[in-house]
Amino acid sequence: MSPPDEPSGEAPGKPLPPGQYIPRGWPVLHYGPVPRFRPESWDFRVFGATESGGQYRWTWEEFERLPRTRAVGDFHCVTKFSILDNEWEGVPGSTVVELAPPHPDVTHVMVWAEYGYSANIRMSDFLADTTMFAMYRNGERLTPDHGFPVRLVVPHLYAWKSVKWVRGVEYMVKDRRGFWEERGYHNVADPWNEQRYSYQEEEGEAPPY
Ligand SMILES: Nc1nc2c(c(=O)[nH]1)N[C@H]1C(S)=C(S)[C@@H](COP(=O)(O)O)O[C@H]1N2
Ligand SMILES: [Mo]
Repeated sequence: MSPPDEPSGEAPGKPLPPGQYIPRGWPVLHYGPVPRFRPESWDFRVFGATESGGQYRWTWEEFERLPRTRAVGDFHCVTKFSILDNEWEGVPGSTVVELAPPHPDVTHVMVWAEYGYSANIRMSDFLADTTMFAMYRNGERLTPDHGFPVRLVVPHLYAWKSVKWVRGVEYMVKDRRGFWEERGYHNVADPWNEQRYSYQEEEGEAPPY
């Protein structure tokens, strides 16, 4: 997570979370290489504590036919750049939950990407109105750099939770830390409360290391 582009000098049209600024352009930020998309072997799996005890698997062809929605959301990276008012289009978290019902004891989900990147969020974050598995931004297909074919967006949390190149969702009956949450970043990651680092976590906000 190294700092991205320089500030644009642009004044935002609305309040930004503390410490954030508007960069020039849309920075690309991730750990490791950009995966190649192979439509014939790509799949999206839902596993862990499902209601039925079984797993769900959608091929690319099937995933592309799932119901989509559009929502406008901001994007706040913990390295302090913010991209405002993105119009995302994709499959809502709530649709995944309808099609692949979780066990009633599920409290959190782990979203898994290519190469083992992951991020944990609360079920309430997963079901939020603007949380979705996005395939388009501002009417255009995502580019490989930005997560093509499918990325999660969770606009109300720091963007390391917005997992690019998603391949699956794990339902969890107990919280567990994802990739950055294990490496010193805050388990919840609310930008309005500047929940950047794990040392800021309060009782009940995180599982033990
Ligand atoms: N698979 C994967 N998703 C990821 C990351 C990553 O390293 N791997 N980095 C996260 C971080 S820290 C940020 S800020 C955003 C950046 O998204 P962007 O490159 O589209 O701006 O992706 C998030 N999703
Ligand atoms: Mo980030």
